[in-house]
Amino acid sequence: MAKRVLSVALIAIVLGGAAAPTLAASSLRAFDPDNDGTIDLKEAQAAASAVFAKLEKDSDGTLDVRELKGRVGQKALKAADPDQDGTLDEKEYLALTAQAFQQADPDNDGTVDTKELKSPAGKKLYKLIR
Ligand SMILES: [Ca+2]
Ligand SMILES: [Ca+2]
Ligand SMILES: [Ca+2]
Repeated sequence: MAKRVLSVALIAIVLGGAAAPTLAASSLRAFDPDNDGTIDLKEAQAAASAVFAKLEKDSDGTLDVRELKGRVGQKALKAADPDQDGTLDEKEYLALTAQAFQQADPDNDGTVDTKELKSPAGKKLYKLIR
């Protein structure tokens, strides 16, 4: 009897392990309040806004290279900085996120799913919103 209980417990552990979300699926869930398994642009920008606020340590309204902590490369920063002050304000950061989102959505269905989030473009987007 005890043995039977043990094997049932083992099966539960195995099944539980198999059902455990993969890293990408669980990280996607953090940006997916409506839980449909994908990120839409609104969700990505809400997450990007939160990241912006979190990174904006000196409260000057912009993110400089130091505050960006490698989330945005030198070249990408330049491209995302139309006023060329060397920093990103929130509008610029959200525009960059929208652009990254579009690149991460090659099938153009307006959402980024787990598979798309794992692509190189998806990883870039992930850096901006995580
Ligand atoms: Ca700042
Ligand atoms: Ca700027
Ligand atoms: Ca898509």
